[in-house]
Amino acid sequence: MKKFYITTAIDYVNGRPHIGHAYEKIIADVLARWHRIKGEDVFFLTGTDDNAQKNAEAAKEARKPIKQFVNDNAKIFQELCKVFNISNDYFIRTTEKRHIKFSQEIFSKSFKKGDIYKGKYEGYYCLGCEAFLTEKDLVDEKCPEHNKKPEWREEESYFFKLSKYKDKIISLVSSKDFIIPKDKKNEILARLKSEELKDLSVSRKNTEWGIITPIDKEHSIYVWYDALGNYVSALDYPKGKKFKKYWPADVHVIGKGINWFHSVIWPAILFSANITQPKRILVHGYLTVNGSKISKSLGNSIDPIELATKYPADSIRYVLLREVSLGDDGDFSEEALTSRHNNELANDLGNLVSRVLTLAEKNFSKGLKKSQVDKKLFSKLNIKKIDSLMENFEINNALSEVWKFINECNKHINQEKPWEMKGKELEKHIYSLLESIRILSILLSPFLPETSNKILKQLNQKPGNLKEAKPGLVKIYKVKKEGILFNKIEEKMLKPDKIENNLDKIDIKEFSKLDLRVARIKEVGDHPDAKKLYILILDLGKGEHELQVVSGLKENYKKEELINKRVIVIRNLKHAVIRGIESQGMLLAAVFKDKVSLAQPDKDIEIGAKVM
Ligand code: ME8
Repeated sequence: MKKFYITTAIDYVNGRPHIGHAYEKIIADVLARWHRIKGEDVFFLTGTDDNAQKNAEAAKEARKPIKQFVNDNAKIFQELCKVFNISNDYFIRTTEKRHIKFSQEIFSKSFKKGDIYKGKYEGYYCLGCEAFLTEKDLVDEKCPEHNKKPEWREEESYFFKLSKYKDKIISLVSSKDFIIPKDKKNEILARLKSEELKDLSVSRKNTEWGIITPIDKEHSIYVWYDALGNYVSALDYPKGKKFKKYWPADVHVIGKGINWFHSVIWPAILFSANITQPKRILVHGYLTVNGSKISKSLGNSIDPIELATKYPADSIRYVLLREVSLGDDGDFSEEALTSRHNNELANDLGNLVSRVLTLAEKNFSKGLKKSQVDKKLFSKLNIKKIDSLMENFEINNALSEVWKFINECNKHINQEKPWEMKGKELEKHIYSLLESIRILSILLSPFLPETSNKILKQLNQKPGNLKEAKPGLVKIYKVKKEGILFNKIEEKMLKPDKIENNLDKIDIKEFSKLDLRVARIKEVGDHPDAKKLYILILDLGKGEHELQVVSGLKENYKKEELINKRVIVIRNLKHAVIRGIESQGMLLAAVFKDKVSLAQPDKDIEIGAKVM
């Protein structure tokens, strides 16, 4: 039997999962389920990256013992899998004994071989990436992935001879389909060819968390060196049955930010340990939420577990898989989810199943025996094409091909009007339509597992495999309709702020009456009669009168913090007298509870510039 070993990245447990984590697991799950219905022997692995320093830092911030914090969060990632019906065969945690043993063994192996040596490291370390960065990696002195300044570190460290394997890595990466999609392959190749491949620091000194190196008790193994090994340790390398059966991995599913680790560092570790290379690195893009970047480190994320209390897990799976083309970045929004749920799931699929079951129940309450198959109906069903799209990881296109058939079935019902038929003709049409929704339940089972089961239950059929996705197999249908597959999502369920936004809108004409200007705070004085107020003198640029503004900033800003700050002022506000002092404008600021933060333009804009 053909085997298929698929993995996801293992997630840091420094916080709760975000929608990007759910997305990656859903992609891998769909592929695992697809290969299962093809009759392959699938092993699907996911898990958590427990030993990272950033987990330990987060535990400290949360004032919890590290072990407890990591255990608690790992449980939430396991719950994420349950909530989204992720069919992983195992959930690995890198704090498992066998994994620790494995990490130490391959570290030893590479050390004995001379691939690991002691040295000293100096460089910028980004805790978000858990990696040293070079100056070239930084944008405005910050890590572009985490938008934070990395810290400078100097420490004694063990190094892994990454440079030794450069040629082998280039040849592996150049081989066809090792990295998919192509642009992600080209990025890695370009970097390999243009940069010097420096040896990798693979130990950290005196850390309280992590796996101790087998050669020096003062050092723990660098988290990436340990984490990547999960793909092999979970199979009980070297003697385990699973290792013999499933390795090499058929697909490592990962996000674009960690491609280098999987396509360069992981192969080098494997070359050094004499372990066969994985067959494929499948790189997906990043999700944004309502257009903005998400990540735990940036503190901007959607909690997928919470989301699944509001919407069916299948609908979330569907929108993520259908909306985004694998490899590209994509956006998640509740609006897109609602629209696809209502139109494609409730209308196209839900109505089809409901109409067919109603017709079958009404006309054949005692059962419907196998009848002639309507060839015209199935002429638009192209399973070979769907399979080849899935083999090419074009999940969204495969789904749209399945939908072509759903739409064809709906069109067929409208055109043929089976409710006007009788006798053999009616039998033929209803039998064919029941077969079509049975086939759909097979084709959809990887994408919408709960929905597929609901359809099967009403059809009174067992789950099928891809070979059974052809018409004319069922001998007798005794169906029982049970409720509807998808309740429509009402606008009400959308976030209240979205609805409020619709209520009180102003038009652009009204807005443009405001004369907003960039101003420089020239002087700051105390208000003689009010403890919380400052009197500010604002410079509005050459040829403009200065403005005097009374402002309640005293509790939030010291005088010296305000002097020379560029701010935005409303210049054409009616003048007011506040506690005896004239105020000629107002400053724009963000306000949250007691916190006030002045809106500030970039430093290079001219004073007096209009704000539009
Ligand atoms: O990188 N959209 O863990 P992690 C889609 N522990 N995917 C995203 C994403 C987004 N906005 N943000 C992150 C790690 N990901 C390491 C992996 S593997 C041996 C060690 C993806 O919790 C990310 O690219 O930061 C990665 O594939 C996965 O989520 C886990 O990210």
